[in-house]
Amino acid sequence: MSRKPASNPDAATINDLSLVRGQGGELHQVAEGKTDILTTAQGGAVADDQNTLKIGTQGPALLEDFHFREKIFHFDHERIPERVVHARGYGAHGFFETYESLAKYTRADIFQRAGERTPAFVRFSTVAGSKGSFDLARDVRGFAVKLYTQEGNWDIVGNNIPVFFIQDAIKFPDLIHSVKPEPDRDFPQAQSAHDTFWDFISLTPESMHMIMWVMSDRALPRSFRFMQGFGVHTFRLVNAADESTFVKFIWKPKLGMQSVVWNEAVKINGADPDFHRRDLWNAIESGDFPEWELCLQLFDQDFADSFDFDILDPTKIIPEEILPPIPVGRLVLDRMPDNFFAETEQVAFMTQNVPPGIDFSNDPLLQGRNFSYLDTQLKRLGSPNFTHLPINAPKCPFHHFQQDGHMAMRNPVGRANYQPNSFGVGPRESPERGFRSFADGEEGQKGRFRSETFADHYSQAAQFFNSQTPPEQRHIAQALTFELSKVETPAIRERMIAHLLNIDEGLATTVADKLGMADMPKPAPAAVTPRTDLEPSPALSIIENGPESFAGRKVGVLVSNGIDAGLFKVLQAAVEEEGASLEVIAPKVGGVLASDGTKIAAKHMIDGGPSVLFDAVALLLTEEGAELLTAEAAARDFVADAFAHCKFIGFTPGAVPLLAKAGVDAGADEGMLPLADKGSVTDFVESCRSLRLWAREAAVKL
Ligand code: HDE
Repeated sequence: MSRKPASNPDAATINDLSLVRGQGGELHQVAEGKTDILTTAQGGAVADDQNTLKIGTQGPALLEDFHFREKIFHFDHERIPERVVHARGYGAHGFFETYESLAKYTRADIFQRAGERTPAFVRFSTVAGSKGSFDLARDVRGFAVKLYTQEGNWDIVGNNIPVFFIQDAIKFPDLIHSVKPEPDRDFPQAQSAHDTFWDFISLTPESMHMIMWVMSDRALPRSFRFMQGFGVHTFRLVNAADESTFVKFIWKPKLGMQSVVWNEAVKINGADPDFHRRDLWNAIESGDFPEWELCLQLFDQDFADSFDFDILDPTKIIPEEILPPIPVGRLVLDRMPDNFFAETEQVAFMTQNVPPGIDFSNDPLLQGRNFSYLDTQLKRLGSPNFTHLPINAPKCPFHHFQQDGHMAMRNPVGRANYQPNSFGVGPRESPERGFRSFADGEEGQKGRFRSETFADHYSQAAQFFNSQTPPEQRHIAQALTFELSKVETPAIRERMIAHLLNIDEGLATTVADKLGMADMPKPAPAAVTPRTDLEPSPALSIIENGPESFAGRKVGVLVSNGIDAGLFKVLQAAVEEEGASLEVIAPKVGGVLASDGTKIAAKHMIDGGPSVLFDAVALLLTEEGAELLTAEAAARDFVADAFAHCKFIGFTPGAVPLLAKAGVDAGADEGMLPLADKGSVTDFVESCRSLRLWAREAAVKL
């Protein structure tokens, strides 16, 4: 290798980076000053990382090249098996802060002292897609929280939907096989819209409540930051006197809930497959830390017995109006992992990780999960020592006699690696501080049972549907129509309509009609007659519970040369004042020159920043700029999509030609807001607090 600096025009840049050219023209970057020297994994310094060891300049490579072999060997083994479900996920660190002592209910250390902070790691995920799939699939989202408590790790491995598809863990492999790509053709990826999924669902009536949720806007969250999380199962809190209280865990986002519409989701997946992870990254990196409140629904056996469904059935909820959740603490995410693989990929959540004071119920899904999550770690992480990884290790003192195995990084010290021992070495049991299972009395026959109390499959599905606002009900009908339109086997579609007839006749007939189904099937035979007297639960609607704030949301501002610099600044200030952010889209990514000659930098060029990436849009255009943009399909789509997705649109008078070309009437509705001065900018930002103008939706046929 020649260390002679090359004599070519880019030599200056090259020298700045300590780059020198080799004989074949390749660049070598050499360590200088304080820079670390590149080494092999064994610590040997590397002289040349650009060329394998050869005989002669054009000769064969040598087996002796230990540096090359070590580097390629390691690369060849970089992948570990992705999670069999929830493969695509994104995590962040933070903390949980306890509001008040819950000693009355639980002896869990995390709930003893007001104001106590416990380190936390959270991983959000989709379920069906593989690791490289897009973020905005119609899917349940995982919401897994690891709390590193003073008495061991506590994992609440939950979802953003409070119920599940199945009632018994033995059906999980079947459910997942059905939703994953079909085995003969290996498609579709990250989609439930195909025959095998709906085949299984239509033969599994217990899934109907969950299906209503998955077809609703809950399955298309705008951001991880705007989702609720649920422990799903009933758990127990157990206090120092060994008394048990049933509990359901709910995480509520401080920024309120928000979802996107299906047409938008499809386009987001193309424009930015990393939409959700980018959103979380940007929020945390900019110091806008997302926050959730942990809320508990607490109840006793008598209360549980007051329902005709079973609180052990994970396809049921207890409506918040009947049992209001109590806020007991807050979760703040304030730090991204240093390394995605080391932390987010290797984190091992396990439902069986509970500290003393938290206990399981007999929910058959939870009981099965308690086996699966330990088992899966060995497959994925490859060693029983996965708890030695920093992300999985407890942050409290821990002592045991487990030893050896692949990659053992800590072994017990001293002569005795067992107990009892008389050498006085190692830890001992603590009946007082240790985990004591709640002493529930169990008796009965051995058998593969499904309790009769699990047999009502439709009543709460109907209650969920009846609790939605008209736009949300429309979205459910559209989702069912879309999904079933992708099902090629007519009998499966019919079976689904037969189930829908037990949930809501209007919904069933709308979907059947949109599918072009000639004859309505009979309602599916129900094991238990569905109840029609359940009160709607407004807490189940996203729209009913909007945040009435634009905080944490994002405006996309389309600009052209010559626009009013003052107006841009006023808009920017108003958006920031609201706690929201703003990104500029311009014909060229180099930005534009405003009327006063100042430069407005752009984040996206028009093709790279479609309006689906934003919660609201502003068109700051001169007439000339707008005329130029009318020729661009991407600019017309920017406007047409923002309108069709019911977003608030602010626009300068100059923007009208572009609106017209996109088929949008500047005076169409109150979501179209002219921008001229500070007052009108304030009106625009205040309107954005409603997030979407759903009243427009009926007029826009997507
Ligand atoms: Fe999971 N689930 N699951 N699941 N699950 C896994 O564990 C399983 C279920 C959930 O970000 C796996 O480490 C069974 C319900 C989340 O790493 C695996 C059953 C709920 C995550 C597994 C269920 C969940 C998982 C795959 C039926 C909501 C991702 C890799 C009884 C309450 C955690 C892994 C993360 C992951 C098994 C049903 C949530 C195979 C057997 C219900 C959030 O162990």
